[in-house]
Amino acid sequence: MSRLIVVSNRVTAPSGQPVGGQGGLSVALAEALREYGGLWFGWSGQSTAEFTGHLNLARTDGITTATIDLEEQDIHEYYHGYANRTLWPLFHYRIDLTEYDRTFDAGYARVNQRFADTLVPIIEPDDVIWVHDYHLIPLAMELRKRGITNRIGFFLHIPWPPPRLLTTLPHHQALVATLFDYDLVGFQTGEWLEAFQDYLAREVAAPVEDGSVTAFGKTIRIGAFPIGIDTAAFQTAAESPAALATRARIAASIDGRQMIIGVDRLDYSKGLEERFLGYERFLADNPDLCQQVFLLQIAPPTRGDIGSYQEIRSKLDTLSGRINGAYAEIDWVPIRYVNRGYGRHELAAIYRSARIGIVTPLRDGMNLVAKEYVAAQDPADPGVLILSKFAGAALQLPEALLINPYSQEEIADAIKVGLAMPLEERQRRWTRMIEGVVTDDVVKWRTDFVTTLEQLPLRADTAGHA
Ligand code: GDG
Repeated sequence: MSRLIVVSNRVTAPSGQPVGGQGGLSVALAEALREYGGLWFGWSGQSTAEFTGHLNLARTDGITTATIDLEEQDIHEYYHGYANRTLWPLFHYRIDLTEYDRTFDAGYARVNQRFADTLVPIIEPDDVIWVHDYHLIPLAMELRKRGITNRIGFFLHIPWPPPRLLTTLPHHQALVATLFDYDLVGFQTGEWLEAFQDYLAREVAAPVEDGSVTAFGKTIRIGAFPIGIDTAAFQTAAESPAALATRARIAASIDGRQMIIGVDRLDYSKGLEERFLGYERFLADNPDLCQQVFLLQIAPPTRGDIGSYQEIRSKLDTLSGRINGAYAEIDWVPIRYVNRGYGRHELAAIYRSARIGIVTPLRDGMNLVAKEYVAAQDPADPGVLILSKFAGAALQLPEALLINPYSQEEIADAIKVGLAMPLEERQRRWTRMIEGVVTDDVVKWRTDFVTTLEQLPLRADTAGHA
């Protein structure tokens, strides 16, 4: 078997540690590397006065990591700039929050070049290279320019936007063209894949045949590879001693009430404001039910250097304070709002203790929290998942209560339905959902992607880049 080189923006702590603020990617990739061997390459998260290309090599938790430090200007223009002020909001349909700035373009290109310069010397002829996410779209182009002919795959963890939105990005076609230096480009769901095909059909008249598409003089394979979770590990975590202790702690504090759980990075794409407003509507519509429930919202802050993230944080502070001020009683608060992360065992216990899992992103590539909530449930008494139609996960979990997160009424009604749902119906829906979560787990995701990539023919040359 070939060695696998995983490349992502950040190389983050493998399993067992809180990943609040880092997202689901780190856990999924750590598992893949343990199986295939090889190494994980990316930014260390540290800054340096002057970029040297020095590679920090380490072996932690069964994984070899190779990281580089970046200059402050790189971090500003590439990470806080093009990646998270331009591409992230645009790809989540938020052109109102999308910033276009020439210096961001330059920083994004420069960091991708720096990644390529540092990576090339450690690539061996048989290595398979798997690049992750929107931070590194042009990386294959930079590697090909440096003579790398290995198989290179790209997986996009976030949505691909519809053509009418993507064309608002200056130089959009040049960015899309760089994807044609990969051998395989994967998306989370058929919906995002279709949006990519729509773009190609409209802008470059490239039709798709048998999962391959030719444009800009190159042919690539494209496909949908829905990411899953490490389901077995998550189920075990929910039963672990640490989880039992957390469950006992929650049970003592619940006081016979039903808990609704939300767990999200504090990101405007996650629909937290809409969720709070929908919950407030539920409280207003159901005075008799109010004190029988509470919402626990765990939201570890991320990307706090960016204005739009400071704004959503302050909006949620205000909103949770207003709702609690208006509805709380001396012995009950409607929202427990927590801005910190928890360990995975604690998290599994928290999911399991909740009658309702609420996941309301306005747009989400997949959403792993929805799958984790399902995996953590007690088969004898499973809870109800309320899930946004606009998360990739909705295509895989149609038995959830699917809602439009822009509608406060739909959120409020779903909470009411979820609280009243008889055991038999909860079990029926959950049984269908857990089947999918078990079958389409993270092992299947990475195996499907890497196997597809490994089986593609090697590119004849890297013409045009010499
Ligand atoms: C991107 C895409 C796609 C959160 N708080 C804590 C904690 N988390 C963990 C969750 C989950 C992960 O973070 C979040 O993953 P999501 O999938 O929900 O969302 P993103 O971070 O936006 O991830 C997304 C994903 O990539 C994978 O492809 O699904 O669509 O946006 O695993 O559990 N974990 C712990 N404590 C916390 O407090 N331990």
